[in-house]
Amino acid sequence: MSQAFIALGANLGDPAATIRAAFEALNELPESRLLACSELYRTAPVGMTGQPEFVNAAARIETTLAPEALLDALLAIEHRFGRIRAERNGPRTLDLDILLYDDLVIDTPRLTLPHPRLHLRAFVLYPLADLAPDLALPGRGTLAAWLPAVANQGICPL
Ligand code: A4P
Ligand code: MG
Repeated sequence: MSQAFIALGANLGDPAATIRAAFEALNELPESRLLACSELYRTAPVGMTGQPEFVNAAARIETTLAPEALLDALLAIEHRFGRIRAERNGPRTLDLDILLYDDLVIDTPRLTLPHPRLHLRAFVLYPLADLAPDLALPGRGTLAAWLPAVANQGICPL
């Protein structure tokens, strides 16, 4: 069994309801088990302003799916929730990213692990800290060490 952390984000439709339904969908992934869900957070958009605020969260799963198979399964869930890819960083009904997969470090055209921007974003680090406050980020020290640097990004519990 491997363990993975998944980031959930939404800012179209009813984002909080979507995130809660997405936790259910993660619980039904093949060859996997949902271990824990973070709190939900209301977050200011990063990267592209002038779009609705996001709801973000994270989940911890165990799985025997290989990383690429897990990515395919997550993309299928996004699709089921009506995700349309328009512009990068743009509004979305549901975004599911793999943050970490065990201690794996990979960089392929389809998949980069750990997620390349996870340590820079409050909307990822706060939910992750709910799940694993002592987490080590492969090649980047501890989660706790990155938290102070993102404390000024707009984020509050839902
Ligand atoms: N991909 C590579 N590595 C991964 C990974 N670890 N997990 C590839 C998931 N996917 C990965 O993703 C594009 C491609 O990335 C996938 O097809 C996969 O092969 P996408 O979801 O279509 O595109 P995106 O999310 O618009 O772009 P990107 O670069 O993933 O954006 P980010 O960095 O994820 O940021 N602000 C707030 N407050 N909350 C948010 O959730 N999200 C973003 C997106 C921007 N601002 C935000 C939020
Ligand atoms: Mg994504």
